[in-house]
Amino acid sequence: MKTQFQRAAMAALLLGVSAAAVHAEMMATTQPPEPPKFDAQGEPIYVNRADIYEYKALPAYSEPAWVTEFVTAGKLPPVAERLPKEPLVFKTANMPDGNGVYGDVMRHVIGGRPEGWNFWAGKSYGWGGIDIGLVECLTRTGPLFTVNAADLQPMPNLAKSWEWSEDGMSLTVKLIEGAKWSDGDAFDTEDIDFYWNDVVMDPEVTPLMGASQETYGAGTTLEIIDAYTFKMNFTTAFPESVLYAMAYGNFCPGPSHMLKPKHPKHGGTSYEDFANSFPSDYMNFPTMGAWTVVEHRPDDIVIMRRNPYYWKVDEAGQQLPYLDEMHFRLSTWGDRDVQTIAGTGDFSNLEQPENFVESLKKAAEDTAPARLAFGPRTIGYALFPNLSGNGWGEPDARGQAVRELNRNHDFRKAISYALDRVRLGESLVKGPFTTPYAGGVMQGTSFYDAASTTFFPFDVASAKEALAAAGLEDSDGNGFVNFAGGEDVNVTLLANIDYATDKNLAEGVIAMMADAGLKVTLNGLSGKDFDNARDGGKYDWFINRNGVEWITMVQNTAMLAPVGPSTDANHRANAAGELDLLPYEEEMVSTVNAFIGERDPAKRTELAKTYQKLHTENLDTIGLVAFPAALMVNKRFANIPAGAPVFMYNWAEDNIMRERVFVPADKQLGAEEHANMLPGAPGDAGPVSAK
Ligand code: BQZ
Repeated sequence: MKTQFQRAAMAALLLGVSAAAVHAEMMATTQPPEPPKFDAQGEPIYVNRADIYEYKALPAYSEPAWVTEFVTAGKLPPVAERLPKEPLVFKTANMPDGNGVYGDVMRHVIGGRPEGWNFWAGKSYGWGGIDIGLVECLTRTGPLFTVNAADLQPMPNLAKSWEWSEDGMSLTVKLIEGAKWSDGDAFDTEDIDFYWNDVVMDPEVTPLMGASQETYGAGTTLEIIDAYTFKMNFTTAFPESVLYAMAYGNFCPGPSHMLKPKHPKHGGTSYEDFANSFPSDYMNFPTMGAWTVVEHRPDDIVIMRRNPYYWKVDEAGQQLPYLDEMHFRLSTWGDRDVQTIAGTGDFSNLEQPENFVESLKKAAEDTAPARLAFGPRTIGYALFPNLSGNGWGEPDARGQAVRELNRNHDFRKAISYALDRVRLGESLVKGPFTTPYAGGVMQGTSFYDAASTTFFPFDVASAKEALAAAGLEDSDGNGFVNFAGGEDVNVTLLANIDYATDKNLAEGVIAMMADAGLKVTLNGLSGKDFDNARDGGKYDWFINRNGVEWITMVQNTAMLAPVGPSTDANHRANAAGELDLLPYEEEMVSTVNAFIGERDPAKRTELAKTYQKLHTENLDTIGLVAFPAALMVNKRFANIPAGAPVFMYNWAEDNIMRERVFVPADKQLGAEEHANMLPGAPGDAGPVSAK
């Protein structure tokens, strides 16, 4: 027996066809307006990747004097034995302030909270640069903002080099040799093997950023060659974007010596226990990152101490990092801006326009503790309609009926026509910052093409026409459209209320939909609850910042379309693994797969245009606004690269290369909480001293 909603949904679909024959013309589509000119402050100094760092043995190495006391006490091997045969060497000429000195702390303030340390089973560290400082990946993209276009491809990192086979069907990867985890255990292909077979390829395990086989190309396999060499085999030739999929968020191996025994396939009790095996009160969890967590005071602070086995040095042979300690004050994202401007915090991505004007005023004062520099307009917000019609997220009858509407092109047009994006932007901040965003590839980025971008501009009459074309009428005269013969359509809008911007945009969208006659109610969730609801399909619509794929297209490329069961943000497979793609989605999938496998730049550009046309004409997502963000860093820090963007190939926490940032001796705060201490053994209560 069909429920009232199902009957209504079916009627809506049937009516949608006939109603289209009777309504007036909707406003013609245009291209998004030219963004108001906004010059990023500070231009990067463009170099080649090899100018930033290389791998080589140096005649001698050194460490902070207080670390040598651990060696003297027999608690650590000599520094030369803790380093790889050929460490990663940062080049002095590329350091704005040259080789640094040891000591001091960088005091981050963040809005997230660490859930646990099993990043590979989806546990969030709380974002805000915690994970970026602990988890390192095969390749690195953050510093690419400063790399010449002619040399633009991912930088080596834990993967020291790679070589394509003649036919491009396989890639042989060489790991750095002799690097060690922060507890001294060897980093080698045992870690690669576990990550690939027991994380990426295990359908019961979802790493935090969702890496799956499709991330590396459907059908891709991986074989171990020796302790430091492995090979990936592909189904298409030269899928060069896989090198980007080996960077942060995707191919970032975990310590298999810790994780494997907890995995159900290797003696662990269950997948749930595996995910929860290293809770956030577990200290000294081994890292490849420059620091290791030694203390976590819930809702207060996470403290890290330098990793004594870190595998990077400067050209003088000084083992990195220079900064001995990292703080992550567990507060709110808005407080991050406030504390950095006030000088009680050291770093912020000023990404909430509500704080722009006050921050600019404060930063302009001579005594301002932090430097503030706006980068390009790379923050984009969009509205994502849940496009699954076959049960992803287990919707109730109401939710299913809304999903059926989401799958109706006229309904998605109505959403866009109802949006006054100029007013939305001005509700966040007045001035040349915000600009209407059509969705898809962002304006001002290398693959953006205006002629391929279809924009359904603000026009309430057209929004009402489009709702009628979707078979929706206000049959009870209460100002909101109804399902045919049924109740008001009521859409829930999921938003991350950890950010004032997300909440303000959601409230603006709800008000504008009401003006067009569509009832929408806010479902505001915090941090990880938002992420889980979004990634679990538990929503009708959500709004969120865009990912890096909308800026570069060469990163997270698989997330541009539902090329796999869980690659697309707003259309994933149901519990049976089935994807009910709409015809335009099928075309987007083949376009994205062709883009992934295409080496010819001209052909890639054409594929990007095809993608942008499909995405924006069909309103796969409905863009809201785009705006720039500003990097704010306390002035005592040296080696901050010029023009470092808040978000481009990665977040600024990666872009500024914190492992080579330092504080000159005469400017150090003396604010370390565990001075002269190192991480203890995995599971120890906290840091340890040499004595
Ligand atoms: C930057 C970033 C570093 C995640 C997170 C957070 C999560 C999302 C996103 C940003 C925070 C900061 O962003 O807002 O400025 O420091 O951490 O990782 O929004 O909720 O899931 O994608 O990166």
